[in-house]
Amino acid sequence: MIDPHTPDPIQYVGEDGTPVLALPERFTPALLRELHRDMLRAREFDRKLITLLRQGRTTFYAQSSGMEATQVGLARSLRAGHDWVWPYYRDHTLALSMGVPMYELISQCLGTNSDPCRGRQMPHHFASAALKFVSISSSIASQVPPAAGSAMAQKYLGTDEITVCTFGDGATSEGDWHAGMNMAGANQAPCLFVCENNQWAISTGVRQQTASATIHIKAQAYGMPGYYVDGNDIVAVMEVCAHAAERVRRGDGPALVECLTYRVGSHSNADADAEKQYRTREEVGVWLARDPILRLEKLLEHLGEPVSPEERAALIAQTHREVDQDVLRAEATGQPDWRIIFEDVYADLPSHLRDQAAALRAEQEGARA
Ligand SMILES: Cc1ncc(C[n+]2csc(CCOP(=O)(O)OP(=O)(O)O)c2C)c(N)n1
Ligand SMILES: [Mg+2]
Repeated sequence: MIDPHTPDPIQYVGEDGTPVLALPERFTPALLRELHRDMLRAREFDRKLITLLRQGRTTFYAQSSGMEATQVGLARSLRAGHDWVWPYYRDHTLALSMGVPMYELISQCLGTNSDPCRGRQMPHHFASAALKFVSISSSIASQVPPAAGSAMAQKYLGTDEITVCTFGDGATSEGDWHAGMNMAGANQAPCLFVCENNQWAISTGVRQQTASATIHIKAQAYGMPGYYVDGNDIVAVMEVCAHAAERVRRGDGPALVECLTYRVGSHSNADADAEKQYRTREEVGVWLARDPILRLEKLLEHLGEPVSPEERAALIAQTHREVDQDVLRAEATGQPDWRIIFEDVYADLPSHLRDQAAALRAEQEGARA
């Protein structure tokens, strides 16, 4: 039985890798190893993308290092390609674990012709039509009201799909968040809301921006249960998210899950974290010691199924090779032609856009002359 509003985050695996609750049967060593592979792959993806950023090959990136258990665990709790996902900008690990090809994510970050959006979105703001992973919006919490609307549509149409909507702790202070939560609650819409509480909204700590003792407590105001889970314990995340998703799917209305985790890296490349302006190295150190990948490795060790240093190194090398190959392949497709910004929206271009296209063409021809 998984209860909402527990005083402490629900945990299955303690920080030392020892189970504190009996491990559900489905967590076989084979599954735990798969989860480990997904988490390590995501961690290394972060490292490689930061290098690409420093090389000037992309211009924006928001890492998810430290939050892998939350995102991989959530990905494993929804039906990829069936349920609709309204994500936020830090969710590339969620996307990768759901099966969005790394090549697509890299192409989007580089804005090449192989990018499904063809460079028309900000880097690191990907989407996947095939996986019903909706295009990311930078505006904090702006995905929440449309996610509630998407869930309402699912209810009216009587489909067995649900909607999953993710956001950070900071997003729960935005008006849009409350509007969306209210609408989902009032309409008993099948929406699973998941807060990736990494305890910071850029340089604003969670205590500075809300007087609520926790995030999950906010669910009560909207008539839905709020579950509180250790977001660095992948077993707990999967158990709680699967339970909450099942409840939503059954028609019991929306639910909120708060995953307590931590962003160990900087907010994005536009962040002063490196200059230690808003949080201490000691605080980061405490959470580095609570690393979700390390915890899973300790669990596997406890189960007598350790990941050997060679296996770990091979997984890392394989991800680096995969990123390198995808970058070269994406860059070889070239940059989209400027004309494409006028395509794919209107069957007949309105006159003001025809004027803009003509002006841009003249400018391009002038630049070439
Ligand atoms: C409406 C709006 N206000 C401000 C910003 C600037 N901004 C970008 S990210 C961010 C912090 C969001 O924090 P949180 O929701 O906790 O997500 P996290 O980045 O920590 O994962 C802010 C304030 C924005 N993008 N949109
Ligand atoms: Mg945050």
